Order: sequence, then structure tokens, then C-alpha cells
Amino acid sequence: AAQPTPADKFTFGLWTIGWEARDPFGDATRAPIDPVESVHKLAELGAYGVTFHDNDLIPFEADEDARANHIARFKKALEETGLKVPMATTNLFTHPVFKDGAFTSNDRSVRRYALRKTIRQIDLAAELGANTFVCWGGREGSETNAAKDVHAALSRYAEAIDTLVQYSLDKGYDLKFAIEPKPNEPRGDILLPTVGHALGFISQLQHADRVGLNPEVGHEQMSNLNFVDAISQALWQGKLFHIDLNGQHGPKFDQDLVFGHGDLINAFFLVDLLEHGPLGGGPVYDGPRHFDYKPFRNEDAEGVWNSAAANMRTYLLLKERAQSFRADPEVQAALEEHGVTGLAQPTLNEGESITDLLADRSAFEDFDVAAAAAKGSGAIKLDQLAIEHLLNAK
Ligand code: GLT
Ligand code: MN
Ligand code: MN
Ligand code: MN
Repeated sequence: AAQPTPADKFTFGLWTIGWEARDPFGDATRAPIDPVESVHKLAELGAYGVTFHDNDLIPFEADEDARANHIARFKKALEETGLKVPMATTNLFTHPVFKDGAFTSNDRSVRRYALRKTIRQIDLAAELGANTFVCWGGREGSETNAAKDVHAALSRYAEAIDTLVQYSLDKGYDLKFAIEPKPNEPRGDILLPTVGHALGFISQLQHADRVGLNPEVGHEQMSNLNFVDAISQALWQGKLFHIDLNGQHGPKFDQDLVFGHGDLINAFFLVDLLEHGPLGGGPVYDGPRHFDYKPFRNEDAEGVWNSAAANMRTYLLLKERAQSFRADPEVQAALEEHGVTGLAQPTLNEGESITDLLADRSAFEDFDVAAAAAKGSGAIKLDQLAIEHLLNAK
């Protein structure tokens, strides 16, 4: 059952398995992998699709002929394997020209160049059948408040996103845009640092309806936030357009561990939410399960493909465990008994007015405050039941 198939909709960024493991202190430890080889390997492992930045496929310096050749080889590999490209994105962070950001660089000519580079990749994304375009603004930020007018930067950020959506609409593309928050690294502080900040930003856009989120497990956890809560809110606001699955051990540098190899309990509840939706009903995420992780720097080529398989297998094992948790009558009874399921019931009766509420003596005058305050939540019992299922003890 833990054998992945395309029906599981697992996808990987070319930059994940293709990471040569260069870090701020050390050189690459692995050779580059030909994207064509990555496509074939991922298909063999049971993945559904592959995602990429323009420069994961086409080197920054490539001329038109070279570009066409890279695209043609990639398309052929997709045809041969049946792998899909549901998402694409732009590299606006590696080249030194983006050292002060792209859409929010203080240099207007860089901002215009970033728009053109992105538009070119939007065309390619549409051509390959992608329906999500991710925008991770890794360099959109600063190291000091002395050098960045954040008010103006947010205006330029909104201008850029609205311009890109407008372009895509003018072209008739079926593309939605997904902003990926991250608090820091590579910049000291990055704009739109968390899911909450990004949701607030999106609400100010002209094309807010076409723009949602691509939250990453580790990025919220770098801010010490609960990823499952963030995903719940994104779902609640209809903004979970895509997701980056990986692992992280709390607030430190971005680890990009294999999915589940960080906070395992949070990963368990995440898979439960993605697979089953909110307890009391509500929208379920049906998009790709996209892994954005990095094989350790001390892994060799074999370790790279083992780690790719580990992401999918861990997800499927957690899915099995989450199914067993949800199906357990003891769990269902505990959820009822402790009122967890009762939260889905509206607080006012249907058609009840505020005047009715004010007239309801049982809601206030006769309400037994002490008895309600004395009631236990049963939360530890439920948490332990989750752990029993997670550890396959039940
Ligand atoms: C980069 C970043 C990721 C983003 C990618 C999309 S690139 O590796 O660290 O979190 O998802 O631009
Ligand atoms: Mn990351
Ligand atoms: Mn990353
Ligand atoms: Mn990511």
C-alpha cells in the first residue's frame, strides 16, 4: 500500500533531487543531474509530475537555440514517461542581478527585467500544461530597515503580481498564482514571511481571486508556527493552491528535510487534514503533493533517489495511519464526548436574532459558569490516541 503510483499525485521540483549540495560554507558534493534523467527516475519511482524554475532546465546564459533544445529534450522525456508539469516557477534569486530582490529591488530596471523573465516562464508553464505558477520571493527583503522602504516594496510587489495575473488572463491561460512565504534566508528578513502575512497581502490585490498560497512545512516552522493551523486557515480562505512538503526541526536555518523527518506528529495531522479535510467538513485539498526537500549534502547519487522515494513512502505510511485514526470508533467517541465535533455547530440557532440571544436566560443568567469551567477537555486522551495510531499500536 505504501508503493506510490501517479494516482497519489506526488511531484518533485527538479531543483530538489538536482541539488548539487553547494552551501554557504562548502562547494558542491554532487554532479549535476540531467533533467531528462530526473524525469525518467521520478517516473520509475511512481511520481505523478515534476516542477521547475526556468533555470533548472535552461541555464541562465543559454541563447535561443540552446533554450529550444533544452525544452524539446524535456518535452520528449515527459512524453516518454507520462509525467506531468502541474506547476512552474521562476528563478529570481540565484543571479547577482537579483541581490537586492526582483519585483521589489530598489533598482527599477531590475524590477522590469524580473517581470520580463517571469512572463517568459509563464508562457512556458502554460505551454507545458501547468495550472499553478509559484512565486517564492526569496530575495524580496533586506538586512536592514535603513535600506528598504517596505511600504513602497509592498506596493511594487502587488504591482508585479497583478501585472503577471493580468498578462496570464490576457493570454487566456488557465493559471493560478501561488505565493510561497518564508521568514528569512537568503535575506535577513523576507517580505511576506508567513502564511498570515501573505493572506493579508493577497487581500489587497486587484486580482486577489487568482492568487493563493504555496505554503512550505519548514518555512512556517522556522517561525515556530504550527503548519497544520496555517494550512487550515489557507483552506478556510480558499487559498491553498499548492503545497511544499518537507521537514524541519524548529527555528533554525532552512533544513528542507525529507517529509516527516522533522516534526512527525505535525506531519501526521497534516496528512490527515490533506486527505480527509476538516473534521466538521469543508474544502479538501486535491492538488499535487509536492516535495520541496534537499537530499543531505553527504548523500551520493543513490542516496538522492532513496531520499526521493522516502518522501513518498513516508506520506503514504502517514496516510494509512491517519485513515486508521479516523476510522477508530474509540477516536470517534472521544471526539464526540469531549465536544471536538460540536465546534462545527453554529453558536446561534438558525434564524436566531441577537434579541433572542439576549432573551435566552440559559445563555447567561442561568448559565452554570462553574460547572462549564470545571469540565476537562480530554485533549491528552485524544493526543495519545493519535500517537497510538501513528506508532501502529492500535
Ligand atoms: C528554493 C526555495 C524553495 C522554493 C522554490 C521555488 S526554490 O529552493 O528554497 O522553498 O519553493 O522558487
Ligand atoms: Mn525550504
Ligand atoms: Mn528550499
Ligand atoms: Mn519551497
